[in-house]
Amino acid sequence: MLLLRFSKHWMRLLSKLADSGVSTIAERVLAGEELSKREACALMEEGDLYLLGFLADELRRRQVGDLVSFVVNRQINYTNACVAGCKFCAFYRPPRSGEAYTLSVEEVVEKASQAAREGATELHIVGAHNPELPFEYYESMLRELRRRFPELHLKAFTATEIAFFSRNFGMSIREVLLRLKEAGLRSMPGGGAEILDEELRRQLCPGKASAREWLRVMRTAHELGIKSNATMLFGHVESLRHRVEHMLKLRELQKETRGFMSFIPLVYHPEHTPLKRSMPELMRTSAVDVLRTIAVARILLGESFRNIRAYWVMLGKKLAQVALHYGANDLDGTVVEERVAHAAGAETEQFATREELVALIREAGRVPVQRSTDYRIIQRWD
Ligand code: V47
Repeated sequence: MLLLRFSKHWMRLLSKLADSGVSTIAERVLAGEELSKREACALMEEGDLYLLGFLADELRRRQVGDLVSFVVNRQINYTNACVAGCKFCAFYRPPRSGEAYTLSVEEVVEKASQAAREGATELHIVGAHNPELPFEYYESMLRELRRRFPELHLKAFTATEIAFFSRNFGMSIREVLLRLKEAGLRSMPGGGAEILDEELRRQLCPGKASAREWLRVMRTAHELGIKSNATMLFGHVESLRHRVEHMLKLRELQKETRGFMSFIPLVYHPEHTPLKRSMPELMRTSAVDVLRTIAVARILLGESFRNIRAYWVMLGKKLAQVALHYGANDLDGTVVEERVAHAAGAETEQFATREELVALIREAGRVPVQRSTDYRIIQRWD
């Protein structure tokens, strides 16, 4: 009986392969070969959900096995005052707006101290392009956090914030990074990547770093021993080809530097964003699109990135759990306070407990592990 069901499963898969016109590509994926842009686009555009899931899950099993990780962390958004004016963002406020805020270094320290008491190992600190803050603010924030909580890993500032500091303070990117590293910066989050396409960025976020600049900041950070993540904001006005090209640019840089720790697809939340105001028909993308995109990410990037994240804050805990069967091997973290997606209509909670993440992973049939920011195992639940 079991055998019958199993062979039906294979028959279904084989007929899908034969019908789909992407069977040779699928064979190349299973042989561990690297796909070209043309092949990757065909898979993204034509590969059906079931096939992509099968391929991604098989690669996930070979590349990272059954461990699924999470980090005990806290996000801190030190300011929302921003001059970049990105059309997809509902978090920022113009610096002079009554709703703009900036945390003092003491307020940041207070949030960190709460995180430390709750067993966090990482602080994820990002803000906005705030022209009213001096460079010393960032240095003293990092110094003070390092002095008070030497055991907390400081993962801070997106590549676009670094490019903004470089422009605003007339320093080279290298100099900015060196000074922040000296003050306590250990790694960088992957935000601000959006879609690494110059034309699309001119439409969506002309006020901030170009695709080339984003990649240049990351290359420089990696050269200086500052590891980072990489994100992709998808499900807005980009095409499937844009997503593939974005991933391939990351794959190229990773070959050069080996400095990326993980890839995090971020699903676009439209509510309260300028983009939604100009395109009211824009809706949050579907679960199927999310799963197909995560699966393609595993197929294109898994060999070099290893860690593909299902960021539960943006996906929702249930879809993130399903994504563990579509190539993802990490759920991000406990988070505690998330503002970017929630400003844009995310209905998820702002935090998850360690127990909840362990249960989600176990229920998906995987082995939960608590990890450090740089993916060392801290605890496992076999
Ligand atoms: O940089 C902005 C994106 C990012 C929206 O590296 C939006 O460990 C959805 O980068 N809908 C912030 N997304 C989040 C981020 C991140 C999160 C978790 C872990 C890590 C990491 C990084 O969110 C922004 C931008 O790309 N974003 N607006 C929106 N409306």
